[in-house]
Amino acid sequence: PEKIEAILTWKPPLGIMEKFPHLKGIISFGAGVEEILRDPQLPQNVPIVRIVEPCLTSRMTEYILLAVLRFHRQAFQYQTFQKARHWEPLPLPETSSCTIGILGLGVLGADAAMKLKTLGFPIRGWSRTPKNIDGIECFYGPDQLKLCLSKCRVLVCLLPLTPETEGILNRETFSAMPKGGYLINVARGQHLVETDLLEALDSGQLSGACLDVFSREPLPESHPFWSHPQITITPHVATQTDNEYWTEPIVDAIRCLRDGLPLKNVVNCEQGY
Ligand code: NDP
Ligand code: OXD
Repeated sequence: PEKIEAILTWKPPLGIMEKFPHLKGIISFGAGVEEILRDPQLPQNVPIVRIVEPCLTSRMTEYILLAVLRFHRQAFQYQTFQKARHWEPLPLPETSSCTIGILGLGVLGADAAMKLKTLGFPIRGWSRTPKNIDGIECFYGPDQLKLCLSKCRVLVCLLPLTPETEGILNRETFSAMPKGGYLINVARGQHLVETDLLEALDSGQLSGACLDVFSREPLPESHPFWSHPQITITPHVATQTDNEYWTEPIVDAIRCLRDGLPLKNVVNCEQGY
């Protein structure tokens, strides 16, 4: 342990970091770092670097586009029609009438926002600090959340998991959206209050949800989400990087640590992301 200077990890066991007295840096395999930050014995002043990588970003945007377009182009209704051998053309909805709200305008949220915008969807984004992004209606802070939600037919969660964002996808949030909206959670399972989602689907406040992340992963076999007709489930695969892309930012971070150069994508431990 005395020889270790850099650690590459995603979900380290609690307390392990303090066993390395000469640690210079922690490199997270993932974009989300809540599993590293939860350790109360995490050494102070050891920087944490997280993965930011173009392939990770574009694959996330791909997933979100797929989920948005499936909702927008009535894929679920046509699936039901097909099962019933029922031929019924529905009116084609206008993209301009489907405002998409993105919670989190960071690396991933901003990319998804820009690409959805080019398809013609009106975009609203919400972040912690104020932003000015061309063509995107930007909102920030808890006081502007409901205003942001008030027109969102689709809500995408791309927030980091922090004490402020845990449970943010709840009854109040869903109620602030127009009735019949659609939820896409690609951030963390703990953002979602599961019983509130089931209630919102039952009442029609939400018409469906696409979930990639869950409080317990793998999602237990007995979980009601599996068989819910309005829920689409994927096993935490919204995005992933391949080794060929992934090694570059990792090697770069190790080099910078070794040579005492400024690190990129350092986590702000106080903010929690
Ligand atoms: P970033 O750190 O780049 O962006 C986070 C965004 O969230 C920022 O815009 C930030 O605001 C905003 N934010 C943070 N806290 C709050 C708050 N309290 N209120 C409002 N806005 C807030 O993160 P990434 O875009 O790289 O990643 C986002 C998350 O996506 C990760 O933390 C991870 O959990 C998840 N993820 C999921 C994957 C999957 O496969 N399902 C894969 C990769 C990531 P500001 O800009 O003002 O700082
Ligand atoms: C990540 C993830 O945070 O894959 O990178 O969830």
